[in-house]
Amino acid sequence: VSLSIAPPNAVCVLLPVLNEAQNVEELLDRIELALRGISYSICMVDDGSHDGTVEIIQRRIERPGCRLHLIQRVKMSRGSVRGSALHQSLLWGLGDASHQYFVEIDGDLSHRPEELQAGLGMLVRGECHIAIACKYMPGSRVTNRPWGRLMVSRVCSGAVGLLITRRVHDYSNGYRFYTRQAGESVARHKIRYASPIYLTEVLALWLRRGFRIGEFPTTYVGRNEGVSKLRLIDLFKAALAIFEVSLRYRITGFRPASRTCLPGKPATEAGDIRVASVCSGERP
Ligand SMILES: Nc1nc2c(ncn2[C@@H]2O[C@H](COP(=O)(O)OP(=O)(O)O)[C@@H](O)[C@H]2O)c(=O)[nH]1
Ligand SMILES: [Mg+2]
Repeated sequence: VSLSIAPPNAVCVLLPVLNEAQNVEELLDRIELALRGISYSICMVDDGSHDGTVEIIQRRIERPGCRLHLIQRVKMSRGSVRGSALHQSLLWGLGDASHQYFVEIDGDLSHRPEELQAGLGMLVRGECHIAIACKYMPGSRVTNRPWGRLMVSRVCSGAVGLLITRRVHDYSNGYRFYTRQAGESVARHKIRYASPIYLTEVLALWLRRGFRIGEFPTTYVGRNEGVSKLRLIDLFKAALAIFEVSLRYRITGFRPASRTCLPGKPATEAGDIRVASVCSGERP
């Protein structure tokens, strides 16, 4: 069954990439196929890939009718700033009033574009404001993920569940869908984390703001993962950050007052990321 999301309403796909030359072409092909007949644009944020990812994207942007927008940034830190990339692309997407639905998806083919319609469908039918592709519910599958990584992810999700709420089962999944209203609430709040903890921080904010959160079963395909990829220091920082987010959720409750930031200013922890260039294909 095909969804109907017709102009002037459109979907905005937020896609952070770092060295995904192996995956990006196939990913974009599959997104195109999955969203055929739906009005959408894709905003990709790259933080200095050196494997040809950017060149592949730029070649695609030149194709007629291409709905890609690319923000190239320069980052100084070693750690992942995927959260800040998501935030930057969200702010870009909100700048276009036609974007009514937002999707966050990874660039490494771990998230199957064939599930885009399932997530969007939940929003369009008004079942929830946020739909999460959940790795931990009946019907979900996780393939090709080393047990070490599986454990880290499960323990993290379980711990956050205990600290925040067990209503959500998958706190670490970067495959999620939300309404414009939910996106705007993120833009109005001063987000702290540029790292992947951004995902948890934003979810805690949405829970606090009373947004309805739904989950649907997903098949997650692990890619080049392993505990070794996570540096010990990053794991430690993540644990501290999760604790901080939970405390804020429980005690200060993500108070809206005095925390409003200027729209257009993306989240950075150290202010060490800057936009180097921007290019865009045709808009839908
Ligand atoms: N723009 C940007 N994207 C990133 C960064 N780190 C990771 N990504 C992308 O974010 C997505 C998830 O990252 P990944 O390394 O697969 O994380 P994992 O699945 O949790 O191991 C992928 O599409 C990466 O290419 C970063 O610092 N900047
Ligand atoms: Mg991945």
